[in-house]
Amino acid sequence: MTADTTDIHPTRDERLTDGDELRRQVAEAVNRTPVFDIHTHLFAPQFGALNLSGVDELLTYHYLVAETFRSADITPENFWRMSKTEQADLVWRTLFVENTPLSEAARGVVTVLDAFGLDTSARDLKDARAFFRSQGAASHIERVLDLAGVSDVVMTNDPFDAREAKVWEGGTEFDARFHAAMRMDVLLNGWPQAAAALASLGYRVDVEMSGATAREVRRFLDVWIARMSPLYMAVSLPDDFTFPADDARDRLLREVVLPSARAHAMPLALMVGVRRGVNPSLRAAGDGVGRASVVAVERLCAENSDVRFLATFLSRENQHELCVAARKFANLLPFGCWWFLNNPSIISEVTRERLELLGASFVPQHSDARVLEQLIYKWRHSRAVVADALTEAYERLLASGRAVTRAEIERDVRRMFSGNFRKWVGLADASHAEGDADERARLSGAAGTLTVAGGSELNG
Ligand code: FIX
Ligand code: ZN
Repeated sequence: MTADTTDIHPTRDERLTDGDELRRQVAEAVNRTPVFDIHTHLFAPQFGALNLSGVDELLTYHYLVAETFRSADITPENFWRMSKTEQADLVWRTLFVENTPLSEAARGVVTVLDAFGLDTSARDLKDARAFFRSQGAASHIERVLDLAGVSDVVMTNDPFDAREAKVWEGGTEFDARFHAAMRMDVLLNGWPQAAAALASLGYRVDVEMSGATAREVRRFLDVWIARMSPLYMAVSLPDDFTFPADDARDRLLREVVLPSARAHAMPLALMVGVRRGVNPSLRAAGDGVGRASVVAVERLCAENSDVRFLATFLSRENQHELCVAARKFANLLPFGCWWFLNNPSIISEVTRERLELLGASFVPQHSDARVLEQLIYKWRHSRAVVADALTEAYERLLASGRAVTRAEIERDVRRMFSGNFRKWVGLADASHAEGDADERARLSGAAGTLTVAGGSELNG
């Protein structure tokens, strides 16, 4: 008779030669390792009404609004005339009662309701609304971060947004788990409006970018960098983005943003391939995707080898080229499966491709959450897919003659879920703790003491 070994837990440095045990260990490491969510649209609690939470916000997420128009007999104009409660009721009835919630975004709501023990087949939203209304704000955030396995969240902060500016200028102390990222879309994608806004604030700029303009825009960025302490600067770019180019964006990149990134040792995140307002009547749900040029990002990396870039492309067709570009430029860190790519089939494909071409030297996912509780579904769904892709990679390694240890698996997952990003933005490495649950507790407690260390080494 063979001995039953099922309850013998391998030590952390024992080589895992059994396929089932390997799969179990990878799933456990992926589920227990805290995530540094590097791009969201969430806000620290101190931003008040900018924080979105609860079932009405979950259901009026623009991903679901777009899907509702495909099945409900309503025009966008009539939809926008409804109150948020009415819109949420319509989305629920259309996508969850009259239809099966098969899409990724609809399944996401099911995952969230289920995580809180709510009825996922309810005929209406009465009980769900009552549940979210009864939650205390602070304990609810703790619970959501815990259910999502997220230690840190990066916000998207627009220095041109008046509602945000009021909070920043108030000098409030923010929950240290929420980090800033300074968004450059208004500056780089709408220069005439940005120039007018800057002029009205007293900056000596003109739309032709003559005289002191570049210096003044840099001064504006310096003020906001001091105010926000952002981990990186970011911009979303259209599918026809080119660099070099004969346009205002090229000049602003060369004369303002890149010098600023250099001076503050701050990475620049490029989010490429969005076609804004393909159907404007759908508002936030009306943006589309286009295949973009990875060559533009290669040129930026080549000409600015002393600047660190993060990059994500919206089109599936750009993913392989991005991996190849990252192999050529050590100052380029691919991240996430953005927006229309955030579906299990595509995350699976892209993560496998990245593991094959880049090993663990990338950031597999970000949530892009706009509503607090979305963290739960986005990370549960992504973790399952990343665990499968990683298991397959270790199985292939095993078949070739090398078995991995639990410690090696943990090291790889930590690197992808937080270490690569922390290193990129110059944050102290929080990955030395061995116990993951303890580590999460420690991270949330100690995050307030972490500071951006300028001039950290590039990831080789
Ligand atoms: O530009 C962005 O950061 C995009 O993620 C958003 O504009 C988009 O609306 C979104 O929420 C995608 O997930
Ligand atoms: Zn986003």
